[in-house]
Parts: sequence; structure tokens; C-alpha cells
Amino acid sequence: MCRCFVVPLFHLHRVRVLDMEGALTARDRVGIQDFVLLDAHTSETAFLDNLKKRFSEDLIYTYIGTLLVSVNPYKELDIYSKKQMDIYMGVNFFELPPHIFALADNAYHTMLAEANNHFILISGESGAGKTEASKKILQYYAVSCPSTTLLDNVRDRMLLSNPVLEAFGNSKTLKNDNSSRFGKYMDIQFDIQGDAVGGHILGYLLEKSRVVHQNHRERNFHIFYQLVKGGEEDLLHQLGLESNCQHYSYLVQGECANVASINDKNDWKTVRNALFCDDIHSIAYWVIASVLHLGNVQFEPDSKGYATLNNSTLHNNTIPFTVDHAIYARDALAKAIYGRTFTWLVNKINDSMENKDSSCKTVIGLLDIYGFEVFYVNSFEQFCINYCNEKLQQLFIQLTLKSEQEEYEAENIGWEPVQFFNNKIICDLVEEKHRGIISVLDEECLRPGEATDLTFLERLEEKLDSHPHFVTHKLADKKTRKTLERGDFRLLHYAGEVTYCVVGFLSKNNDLLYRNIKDVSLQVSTHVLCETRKGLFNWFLNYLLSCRLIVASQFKSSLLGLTDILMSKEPWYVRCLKSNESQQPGQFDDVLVRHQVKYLGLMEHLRVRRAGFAYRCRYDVFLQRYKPLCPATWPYWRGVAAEGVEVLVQHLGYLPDEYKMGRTKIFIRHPRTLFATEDAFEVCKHDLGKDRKTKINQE
Ligand code: AOV
Ligand code: MG
Repeated sequence: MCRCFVVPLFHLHRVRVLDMEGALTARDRVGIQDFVLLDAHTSETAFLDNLKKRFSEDLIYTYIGTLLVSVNPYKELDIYSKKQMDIYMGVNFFELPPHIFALADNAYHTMLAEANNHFILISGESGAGKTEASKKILQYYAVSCPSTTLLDNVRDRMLLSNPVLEAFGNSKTLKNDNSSRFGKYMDIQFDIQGDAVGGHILGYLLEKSRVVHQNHRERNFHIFYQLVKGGEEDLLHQLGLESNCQHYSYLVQGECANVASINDKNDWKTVRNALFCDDIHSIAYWVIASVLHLGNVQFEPDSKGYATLNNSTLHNNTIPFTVDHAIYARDALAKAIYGRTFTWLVNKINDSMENKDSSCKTVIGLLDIYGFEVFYVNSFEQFCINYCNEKLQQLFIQLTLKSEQEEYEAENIGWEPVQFFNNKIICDLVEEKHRGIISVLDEECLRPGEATDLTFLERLEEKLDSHPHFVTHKLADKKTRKTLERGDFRLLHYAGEVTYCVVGFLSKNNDLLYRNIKDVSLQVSTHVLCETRKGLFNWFLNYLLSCRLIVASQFKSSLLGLTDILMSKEPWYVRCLKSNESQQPGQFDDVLVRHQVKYLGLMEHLRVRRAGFAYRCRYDVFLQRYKPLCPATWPYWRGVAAEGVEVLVQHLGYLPDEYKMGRTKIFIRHPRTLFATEDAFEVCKHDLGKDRKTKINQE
């Protein structure tokens, strides 16, 4: 069964059916709050008009049934206060204006009522508002769920995990001043009373290359600037750091250490307070300082061209190093240290949020991952990020458009299929065994010394020469060829074309600290670090060298794991749209928003949602619940359940267009039909209860 369209039964008795008239009178000014209520044949233009109208009134949320569409306002709105949270607590979202709190609340109450696990999938391109949405949801649970002092601690830790992970895992990019450079899936664990009792985070592929290289107008991870600008004098002194970002070569490449929208000094205070134990403090600071020092280590060529450091030639017993080799070693080490520390930090945060008495009954998972991104030059990192977004889009399609329609077919429900673009073909292009891009990349990585980024590209061309979503300079037609360099390949993603430059694919995928690099690294560290830290450092280095990763295929399997986690839970969706590219308040770029509406499949979703059925239920279950409403089915119906249901709904006066009888289930088109039935049931239950009491009293 497709779960996303099913109205949770639990809420029905509290639902007032949307005041249609009210909605229509307000329509001209604020648009319609659920696209399902727009005219039957809504065009893309009407869809956009509605979004725009609402956006101009600061109404950034709109529903498509139970799916929430959110348009980034790029300004603070007064809609997230405690008072607002209280308003949404325990109220079905058809009753109040659309809101992220309404979705969070519905997921929560459905979880409690049905005692099952849920997840909220937040998607959209870079800068669309995913991370902000996920923070609002977490805040809602932290503030609104029942509380005990004991649990406050866990809850604080959950909230504090955000600034810490953002400091270490987010950065300014050209798309977003606070761009997530790692993927995050967080389980919020609840006990049977609905108390949030613990949390667990899974981190996905941090963009480590940013530690040593940033493009123009981009920054390193926030934490570096926070420490250098905000760190106390004593602390900086201990770490041997200057309080000036310009002093560090890992911080100056992008030429934007200062960003108007970011207050590094203030953020430092938040993060310092959120880093919850001394151990974590000192290791985290030490790591950041080491990385900054490493970045400043420079190599000179000696008379033979070999790298020298402080007048001592770098070599192990036999092989001297070139300057390039030494720089590579230095950067590889910096990335490895930072990446490992990030993983360690996530583990520490998990320890602190662990639910120690194992009373967790159910979870709500929150997925906030890096959004689809296209830059002028796109590399291995964008390839992984965009692949991840393809996978999430595929999951969305499977859970909504595809399985919904398949169920109608299986149940023999007359249905005009809605056409949609299925991006499975692109997922396969990336991840298929033997032929997919990741497989080819791995094979090339197994031919050290022979393979290069260009041979990788050639292999791809051999294997994918007629693939409709893959183009290179060699494979392109005359016109397209002009737009491609020899070292590029272009993928036609669901969200648009992206041209990737193959340079660095092999080394980034290998992520290997070569044995001989260890020697350079040790010599560099001797130069950089004081004696007391060296023991720890050497241990750490050995630990790093002991693991070899094939990055892309590891990422692929972690995404498969994530898909399994999600498929076992009930989904809720937030689709975030970016309102404009320049991150300006109040600007609604029609072309940009239209493009996102298209590729996110929102129109198709609306069509399926509207033409479809909001609720479905197995005949026996439906009859069991509602049989008291009809004398012919109460107290028993002795025939076939489907026939009993038919008799029951006839008695209730369902019109032919309002429901369909499937093979095993009844399908009900509008929530309001069921709401009315549920209201009748509540009254009937009450009367039955009175009857029973009277009988008992008489007896
Ligand atoms: P993202 O998570 O979707 O991008 P963010 O959630 O970081 O995007 O949002 C980008 C910026 O937009 C935020 O820093 C805010 O300034 C603003 N913003 C987003 N949502 C809201 C909101 N509801 N109200 C006010 N301002 C908002 V990325 O992580 O780059 O894919 O990888
Ligand atoms: Mg983000």
C-alpha cells in the first residue's frame, strides 16, 4: 500500500473539514492552502501563481494533500515561536494554515497511535531550506513533547548537536552561505508515552577536499573561522594560532573569510558551549589547529629538485619526494585528520544522546542531506552529492507515484495512469554493476600506475557510448561538442544537466594515504607539533593508514543502507523550493521555481493525489470498525466482508463517485467522506456506551 496518502485514522475525530467557502473567499489574496483544492485541471502556471501569491504574503507553506511544499523566504518570519508550536500541537493539518509544525505533529501523533516508525524526507536543491526545516522539526519535538527532567538532558544534547555538526560540517558555498557538506539522518527516539528519550545520527560522506581547497568565494568549514576569529587569547596562544584568518593558507583561497550573513565570533560562543565535555573540547581544538598549521607548511626544492623542509630533505630510506608529492602528502593528511575527527565527533554526539534505559518504542527519522548542486566546475564531490539526490528522488517516486498507481492496478480500480519521468535510468547509469560509472571508477582504481582520470573517461565512453543520459566530447553531436572539454562528462540528471570534470576522480575515490606518504607526514608533523602531542599523533596516523576506502562505492552502499532504513518506515515529505539564486528576501524567480516544480514532479504528484483516493482500507478492517453504523451489519455481518461494506456505505449514503470497491479494499476519494463516517462512529460509540451502562444498571 502506498502509505503517503493515507489519512491517519487516529486524527479523524478531531478533524473539522476545511471550510471550503472560507478558503475560496480568501483565495484571491492568499491563494489556496492545499493544491488539491485548486481547479480540477490545474496548469503549471496556475500552480506557480498560487505559490507566488502565497509567497508574497509570507505564506511559504502549501500542501499537496499530506505533502508540504516550502518556499525559502530568505528572511526571518515570526511563525516558529513557542506560541505557534502550541497552536499546532495535536491539531490535524487540514484545520490550520499549512506549517512545518503541522507535519511534524501529524507524524508524531500517527506514530503514537499506530505504534510504528516514521521518517520525514526533506528534499530540494542547495539553498532551498532543508536544513532550516529539519531544525524546526527537531525544535518542535524538543519543545512540544512531554518532558521529564531526566529527559531534558537528552533533549538538550539533541538540540545542541545541530550547531556543533554545522560548525564542522557546513560551509559557505556559492549556492548557500550555510551549505551542508555532509548528509545527515537522525533518528529521534520516543518511548511509549511519547517522550523523546534519545537520538542517533548517521553521517554521510563529508566533503573533505574542502579542508585543503576552496573555490573562489567559498570558504572552508565554519569551525576554522570561528576558532580563529572568536577563540579566546589564551586558547589561541596554547594552540599557537594567530587571530587572523589571512595567516592561514587553508583559509584564504576563496578570498571570503568574512561573510555578511555569518557572525563567526558569536557562532564560536554557541559552539564552544555546545561542545559538551572537556575531552571533546581539547581534541577538537587541537585537530583544527593542527590542520591550520599543516596547511602552512611549505616545501622548497633542493638542488636536485627534491622537497625540503627546514633544510632537511624529505625522504624515507630509499625514495626522495618531489615538492608536488610532499604537498599531496600534506593535504592528504589534513583531509584524513579532519574527516576522521568528524566521524569521531558524530560518535561522541551519539554517545551523549544515547537512550540508556532502552525504553525506546518508536522513532521518527529526519533526513537532511546536501541538495542537488551545479557549479561552473563540478567534480567528484558534486557527482556524489547529485547521485545521492537521484537516489532520494527515486525513493520518492517509488513510494508515491509508482506504488500508488500500481496499487490501483492491482486492486482493479479504474484509473487513467499519470505519466511521470522515472529517474531509475540515471540511478542505474551511476550504480549498475560492471557498466555503471562507480563500477568503472573502482576498476580503474585497481590499476595503480596504469590508470589515469583520462583512461577512466575512455572506459566510460566504451561502456556507455549510447546511453541517453551520458555525453562526452567524443560522443556528443557537433553542436553539443562545443560545450564540452575533452576531460568532461555530462550527465542528464533528473534536475538538469551537469558537466563533471574528471580531474581528481581517481585519487578522490581512492582516498588512500600511500605508505611512503606516511614518512613525509611524520616529518611534517615533527615540524608542526610539540613533543607531547607526537605520541598521540603517530597513533592516529597509524590508525588512518590502516584503512583504505573506495569512496564512491562505499557511499553507494551507505545510500542503499539508508534506502532500506527509510523503506521500513512510514514516509512524510517536505519539498523545499529555492525562491531565487541571489539569496534575497522577497524575491520570487518564476523561471527558477518553475524548473524546480517540474523536476521535483510536483504536478504529477498533484495529479495522482487529486485523481486518487485519500484513504483506503481492507474490507474486513473497515467493516469491523464501522459495522455499528448500520442495522444490517450490526452486531454481525455473516456474509463476505466486501458485500457487508457495500451494504454499510449504501446505508451511510456514500455517492457512487465518492468511493470505489477494489479487490481487497475500499477506496475513499476525499478525507471529508471518511471524516463524516468517523464523526458518526464517535456518536454511535458514545450511545453504545450509554446503552451498555443502562443495561448494567438495570441488571
Ligand atoms: P539547504 O539545507 O536546503 O541547502 P538551508 O536550510 O541551509 O538550505 O537554507 C539556506 C538559507 O536560507 C538559510 O541559511 C536561511 O538563511 C534561509 N532559510 C531557509 N529556510 C528558511 C525559513 N524557513 N525561514 C527563513 N529563512 C530560511 V544545502 O545544505 O546547500 O543543500 O547543501
Ligand atoms: Mg543543508
